[in-house]
Amino acid sequence: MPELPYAAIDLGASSGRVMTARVTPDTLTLTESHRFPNRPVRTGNALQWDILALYAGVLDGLRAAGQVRSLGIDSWAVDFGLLDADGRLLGNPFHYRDTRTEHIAERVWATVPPSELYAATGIQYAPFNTLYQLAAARDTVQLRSAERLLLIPDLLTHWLTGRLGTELTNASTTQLIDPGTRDWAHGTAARAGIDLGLFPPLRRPGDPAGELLPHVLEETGLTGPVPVTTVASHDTASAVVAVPATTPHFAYICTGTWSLAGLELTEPVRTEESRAANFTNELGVDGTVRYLRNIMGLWLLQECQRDWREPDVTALLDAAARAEPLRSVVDAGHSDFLAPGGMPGRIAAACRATGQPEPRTRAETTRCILDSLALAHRRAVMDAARLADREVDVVHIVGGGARNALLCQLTADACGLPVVAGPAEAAALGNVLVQARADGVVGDLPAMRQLLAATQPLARYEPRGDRAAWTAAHVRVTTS
Ligand code: LRH
Repeated sequence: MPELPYAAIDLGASSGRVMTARVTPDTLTLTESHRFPNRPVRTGNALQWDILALYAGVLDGLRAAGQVRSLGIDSWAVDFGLLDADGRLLGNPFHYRDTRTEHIAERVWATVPPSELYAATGIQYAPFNTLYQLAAARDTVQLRSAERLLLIPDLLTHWLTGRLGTELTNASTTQLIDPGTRDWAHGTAARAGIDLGLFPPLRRPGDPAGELLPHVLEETGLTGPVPVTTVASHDTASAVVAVPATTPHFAYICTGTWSLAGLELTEPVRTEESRAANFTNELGVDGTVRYLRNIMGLWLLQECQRDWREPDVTALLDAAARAEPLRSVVDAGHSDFLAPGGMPGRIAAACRATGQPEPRTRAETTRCILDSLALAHRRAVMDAARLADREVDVVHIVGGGARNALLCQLTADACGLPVVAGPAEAAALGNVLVQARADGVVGDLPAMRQLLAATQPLARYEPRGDRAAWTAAHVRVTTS
């Protein structure tokens, strides 16, 4: 039985974490070794990630974690760094909320219509998909000088190990992978003018990704060899691994900056109806498909807090719990809310535009956000079940939002289904479990989930109240 812990490097949109976990076939404990801020930087009109600060945070975290059996990296999807022929990074990676991809889709669609793109890749339209980011960069000096493209976790893995690869679950978010073959969509990429030669070869969760380089060992005080394991490097894919489901008919919602709500399938759903409903078929571990919809998530509240300079979320949630339910709701899936800035005003404007009263206080705005998220969760769960022809009898909420009791209860109420909330650190847990499995310590996906259900604190919320009120609220948002 391994004595050393596994380390998960888990990078989110507002912070990075290095967590260590001890795993045996029937125990699983997770400890935070280091947490560091992720501060995107705006220069001129470009919004970019401070990737070197993130890498420095990773090194600090590895030093704090101490000797580990192996490590794995996951982060948000779609973004990437470009390397020149000497292997040097060509500028800071752009943030997926940067606006340079606005109106780029039409250019791509002129050669590959959206229905064909969906049929080939199963990925919903989002302006930030890597495909559109590359289309936006088409005539830039940077892209012309690029020899390699590395998605964020692959870039950090490269700096730690010197090795190159493109991890599959994250690659599926580029909109350049065929979810049927689980390989590149060569024909579609060529038609869209994307050079797939930029991407290093695919690697899959569980594959070895190299060992820490000598200078990394020196900087972190670790003793080699320290293996790096390919995990489900898309944070949402890692979080779905850690859904502690023990029954077959579950839906999941990975909550945090985003809410990613949907089902785990074995085959993609690529119908026109599914495309119209904005469902995506991202790839998961072990041949699974993450059939889900992106909902703006707690980003709406985080942005209001930034605007109000109000860091204390507990007080806001307490006040929101006492505010009038369903007074006004907005479409929390709408791309109008994607960019940062002025969020309370944008929410008020959306209420006005749909003939509903504007929130008057911070408590009312917070309540409007949580009611709207619960409503969007309900819509996604119901639509996914219908489009994939599946039953749902329980909703699992994992990720940071699992700590938000009001959001969990409202989601149970809106869906009319029990909600099981937790674990909050799902991405890190999914990350270490894939490493432990590669090491032969835990079994397949159902075995991992059994282990989570048996070891992680979970909360259960039963649906309450009147579903008709939620249906009426749903109509207010969708018929405006
Ligand atoms: C969540 C997430 C999500 C993507 C978005 C860009 O962190 O990875 O799954 O759609 O970031």
